[in-house]
Amino acid sequence: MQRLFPTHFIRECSSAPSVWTLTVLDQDMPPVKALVPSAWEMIPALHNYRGRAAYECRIDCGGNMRFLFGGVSFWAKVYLDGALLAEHYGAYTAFDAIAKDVPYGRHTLRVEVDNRFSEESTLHFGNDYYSYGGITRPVEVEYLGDVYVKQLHVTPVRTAVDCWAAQTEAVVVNLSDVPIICDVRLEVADSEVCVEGVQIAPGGETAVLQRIDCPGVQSWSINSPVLYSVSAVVETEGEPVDDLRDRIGFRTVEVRGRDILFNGEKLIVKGFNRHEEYGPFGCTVPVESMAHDILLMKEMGANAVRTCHYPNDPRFLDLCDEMGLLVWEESHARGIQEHTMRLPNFMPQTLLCTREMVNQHYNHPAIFIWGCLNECADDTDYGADCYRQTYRLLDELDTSRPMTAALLERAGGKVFGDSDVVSVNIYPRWYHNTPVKDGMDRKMAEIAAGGGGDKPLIISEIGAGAVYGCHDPIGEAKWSEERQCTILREQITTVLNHPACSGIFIWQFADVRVDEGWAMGRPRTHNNKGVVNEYRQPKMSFRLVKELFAK
Ligand code: ADA
Repeated sequence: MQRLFPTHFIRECSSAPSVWTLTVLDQDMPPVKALVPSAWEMIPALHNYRGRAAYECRIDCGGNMRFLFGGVSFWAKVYLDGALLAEHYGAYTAFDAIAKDVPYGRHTLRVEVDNRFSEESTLHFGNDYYSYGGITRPVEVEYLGDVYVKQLHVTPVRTAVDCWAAQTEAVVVNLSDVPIICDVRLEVADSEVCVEGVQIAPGGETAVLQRIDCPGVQSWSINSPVLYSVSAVVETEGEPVDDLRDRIGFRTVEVRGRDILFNGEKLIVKGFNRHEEYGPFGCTVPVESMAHDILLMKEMGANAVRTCHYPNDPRFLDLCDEMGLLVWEESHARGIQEHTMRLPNFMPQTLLCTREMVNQHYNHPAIFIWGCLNECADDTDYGADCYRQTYRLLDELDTSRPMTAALLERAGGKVFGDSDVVSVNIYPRWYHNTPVKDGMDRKMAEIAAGGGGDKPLIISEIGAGAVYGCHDPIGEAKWSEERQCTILREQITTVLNHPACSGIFIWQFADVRVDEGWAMGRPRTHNNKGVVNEYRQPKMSFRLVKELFAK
């Protein structure tokens, strides 16, 4: 299942088989059985494999088929019985492959996956985290009729104190060769509206928009994360033929002056950066571990998580919705220099990932802000233009949430004035021995000079490294748990006491594997700035953060 609740009562669907045959194409080895979803790096012979591979499974099916891939890392080509159905780039968003009028019987589904780095891949390259290979998120097999609901977006609207409505938009697709007229029944939190006589051209799609009053609903908050069901059901000749279901929460997020207001109240973020990764399983994190991560972050008093540096598995977002943890979700990018931003694929790949992220995760109440382009070339005219294009797209796709980007600690930023919230990553006392207060003041002067002085400010990364189990209580050498605590204490205290600051995301929740190219500055080929290691064993800093976040 791609979600933690049923998304269809009417549409027939099932999970794809759990075990597929994996044939590695750029290394000499016989085909093996591989779990889907999983990263191929968990197969010992493929722990460092960067190349192409083909996954195959047999599926009994027929009619109009839709294969929904939660995530394939990171180039994918999907074939049914040898015919190409779809191609996709980017590990962290879902895509589908549709085959019409498939004869009933046994068919071969083949997915060719490629995780090689090249100039065509501008977002995945050797980085300070690992780009895995394989079908890494769940695959669903759906049986469609002629019409289906492709997308359902529901925006909560506060109409008065404690009064809510919902703006709904359902996109309905006609797969047939003839025009179709159907009814679309929209339901939000037990209030229902039926839009009759919706016309859809052959092979086309129609968006159905409707505002629905939602009397008596409670608002969603961190301490009371109340969720409501929403659905769009398509009916032809009075019979329901397809549906799409989701959940929402009623809450508002606004930027007013230098504050972020959540449900009208000033928000101070106490959060963690979290890569979606768990020890030997790489980027395919078991759902139990997702829930455990949330429990650990909440145990330390966190109210938010940042999905650095890409969109996350929607099941993690479902858990944040359920358990009351705010999410900064960001589209894929980390540390991209201007020469890469100038490659022909950069903007299309960035905008595609951003569009897919917002469209696919729009309804999650826990997401309070969208992010993009972590630490790219915001100090050059060309780079600044890329930021502005991405901000424009975010604005166009969602007016109900603010947007931001975590910018590098350096002078000369050109886009401080262009986002709703200004965010900066700073590492005083770790990469340079500046007192944290001085580092922050210097940064704030630069932000003000760059036109962002009147906006809310988030310290989107700050932290220090420690190798789990490395102790030096006397000398506090770098990489010892003691030194990490000393630095984090000054960093967290200074940021949270700074009157102009709307909060902090500690870098980072858990240690993560990095690309070999980073190994010399990263003991164990891991980024060791976690407060827990990659197996979630707590370092000394776990208790420290809990103490400081409680204040
Ligand atoms: C950056 C970056 C992170 C990580 C961090 C670090 O700010 O955004 O991905 O690389 O620095 O550990 O240095």
